[in-house]
Amino acid sequence: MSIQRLDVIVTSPGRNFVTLKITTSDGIVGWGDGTLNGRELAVASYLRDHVAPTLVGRNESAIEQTWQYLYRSPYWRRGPVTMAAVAAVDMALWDIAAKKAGEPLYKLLGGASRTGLMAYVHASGSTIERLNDAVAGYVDQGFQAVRIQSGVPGLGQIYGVHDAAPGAAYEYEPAGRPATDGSEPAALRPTEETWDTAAYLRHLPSVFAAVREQFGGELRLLHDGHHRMSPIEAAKLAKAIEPYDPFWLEDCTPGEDQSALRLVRQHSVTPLAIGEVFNSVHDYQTLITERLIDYVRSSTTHAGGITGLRQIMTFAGIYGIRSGFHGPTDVSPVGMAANLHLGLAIHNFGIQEYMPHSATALEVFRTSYSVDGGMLHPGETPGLGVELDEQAAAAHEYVPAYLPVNRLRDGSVHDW
Ligand code: KDG
Ligand code: MG
Repeated sequence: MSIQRLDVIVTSPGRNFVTLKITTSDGIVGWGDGTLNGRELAVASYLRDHVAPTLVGRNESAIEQTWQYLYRSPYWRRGPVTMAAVAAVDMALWDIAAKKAGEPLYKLLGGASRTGLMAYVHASGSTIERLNDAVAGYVDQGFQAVRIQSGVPGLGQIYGVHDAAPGAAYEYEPAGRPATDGSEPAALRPTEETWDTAAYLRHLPSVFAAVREQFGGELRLLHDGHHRMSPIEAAKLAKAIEPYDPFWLEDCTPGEDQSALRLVRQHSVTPLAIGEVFNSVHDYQTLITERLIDYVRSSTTHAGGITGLRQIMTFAGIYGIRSGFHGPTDVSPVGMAANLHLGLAIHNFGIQEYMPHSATALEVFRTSYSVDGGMLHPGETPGLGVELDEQAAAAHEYVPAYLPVNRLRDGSVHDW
């Protein structure tokens, strides 16, 4: 038996997704996620033009060998486009292997190490009051861990902050469909937001204080700095929120500067999480060996699939570092399922981000994972447990959408 066909499906049920379908000569179908927010068509072309032609006729069960072949043979290693494409192939092959075995994928990865995966959800509000209302909604649903993001006085819309209607799901999609700039032919521009780190640093400790005051000490509170601080600013924030016992501070500095976290560590015991923009184990080398982080933020989709992320977690496990896999809506339900199977199997699971997909997206992707009392489970369906409905997918054409650009008040472009 061998790989017979590879099809790349780009669909946009409310947001864009890149899905790879691999069909074997005996008719088994495997699905993989290659979604790269704002750069979807680059991955689609990489898969269609450069990967698919080289895989037809190969043994579909040689998963590790195929991973190494795709990683090493092009000469150009790593990078988000390459590793999202590798991820899509890797997930589809694991899906096929588990379907052939008639088992949910986690059983091929060593079996369950736990009964379920603690999830954290996104609460946000333009004001502290609205944020607290959002947190209360999640606590009522049984969630034990909540990411808190709030507006900053003096700033307008900022990334990751959205006022949901009371009781409504957090349906915030950070990649906006860009406006045209009025030129002819029209050029598409990402939206722009204004940022001020000093204002943010002054405000955030009061946000933690208010949420702790309302919900007590047990609820796990997380916060995402979205790469916006310099090392000394990040150290200042990590130290300032320490009294409120944060579960983690995420992306406090730009991830590619690994040694920046040495300075943060010198000043604070706030746990640190980083890695959603990383795509290989090498991006973590200093962070892991020097124990500069507590949680690995990669997802299967952006870190070379189950095989790539498993490598990272094995390395991290030696240093007692746990998982906090990236699970935003731009990881498709296929990638989410891959995260869940891996998280259930590994010893050093920590927490799983959970940002539910919209009802429209879930009409295209039929899932069998579940969330109950704040705990996620991948389900017992053979394979990954997610199937794409190709007819439903075809009804949603690709629409360009980009993450916003962040600028300081003087107009200079800032990390966001
Ligand atoms: O594509 C970018 C988003 O996935 C990212 O900004 C979401 O920071 C994020 C998070 O922690 O989920
Ligand atoms: Mg993040």
